[in-house]
Amino acid sequence: MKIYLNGDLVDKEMAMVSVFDHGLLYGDGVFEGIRLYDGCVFKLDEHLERLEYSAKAILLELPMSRQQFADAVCETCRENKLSNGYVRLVVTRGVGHLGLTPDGCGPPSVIIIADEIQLYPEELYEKGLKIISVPTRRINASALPPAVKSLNYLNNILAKIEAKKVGFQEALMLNDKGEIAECTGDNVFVLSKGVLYTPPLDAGSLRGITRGAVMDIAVELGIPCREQALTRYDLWTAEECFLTGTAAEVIPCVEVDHRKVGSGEPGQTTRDFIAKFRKNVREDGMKL
Ligand code: PXG
Repeated sequence: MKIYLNGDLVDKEMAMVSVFDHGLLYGDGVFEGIRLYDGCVFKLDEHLERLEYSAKAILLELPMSRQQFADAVCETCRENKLSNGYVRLVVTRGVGHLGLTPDGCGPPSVIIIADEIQLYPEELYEKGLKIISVPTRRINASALPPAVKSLNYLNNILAKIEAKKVGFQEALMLNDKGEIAECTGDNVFVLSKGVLYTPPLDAGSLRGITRGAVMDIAVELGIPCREQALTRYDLWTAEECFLTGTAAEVIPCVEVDHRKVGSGEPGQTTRDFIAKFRKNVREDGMKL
């Protein structure tokens, strides 16, 4: 496997960064997770735009243009003869000294890994996922905007550990006000009385690319979709619920905090979204 590292494609075994890289020392950097379907990179431009916003928010000057990033992503996929998979694009603050200040750091390290992806088993798309809300709250926007896809994922990792410790695969994260923010690596949607709802970005959710794709599908399917603050009660009493993310795609959620969602089986609307999403990803990606 070849890894893109600072302009070169190097063997996996040789793809190494310094122990003084601030991405490692402090989680100081940004990243994107991108999917490749049948030789097409899904929503590449949207991912690169989000990368630019994340970098801008942490005052990290990206060393490459959007076109250069796009070319590098495609080149890495082609070099690895990948037509379906997952691309991890990472930009760190670069090599510096011990100490928090980014002064003297750089240039930023650019890493692109294109690999196969470990998906949730298909069975979960048929039967649905059970999730549980956890004590760890989504980080407050005044501490670190949750919209920044930074390398610092401890907040989400702690939530994931809490869910796993009590036997669940995914955690529902709330914000400081007790509203639904998102899951650890996925956005949340519910269907109630024919209307689709998802938490607004200021509730602590990432502007998920899959979230955006699902909102577009809602328009196509003629289902009204609203961004609205949601509580756990809204999930407990919803007719349907599903999660969205680059890795998980659209996955039904059939139980929240031990309460069955609707009948406890994936609903028809959720199935419609899954089918449409799976169709779209193979039709509107950027050809390698
Ligand atoms: N919320 C958070 C906090 C995320 O990190 C999403 C929502 C979904 O966004 P997209 O753009 O993918 O639709 C993400 C993105 C994993 C993993 O291993 C997932 C993400 C990031 C890192 C790892 O599942 N998801």
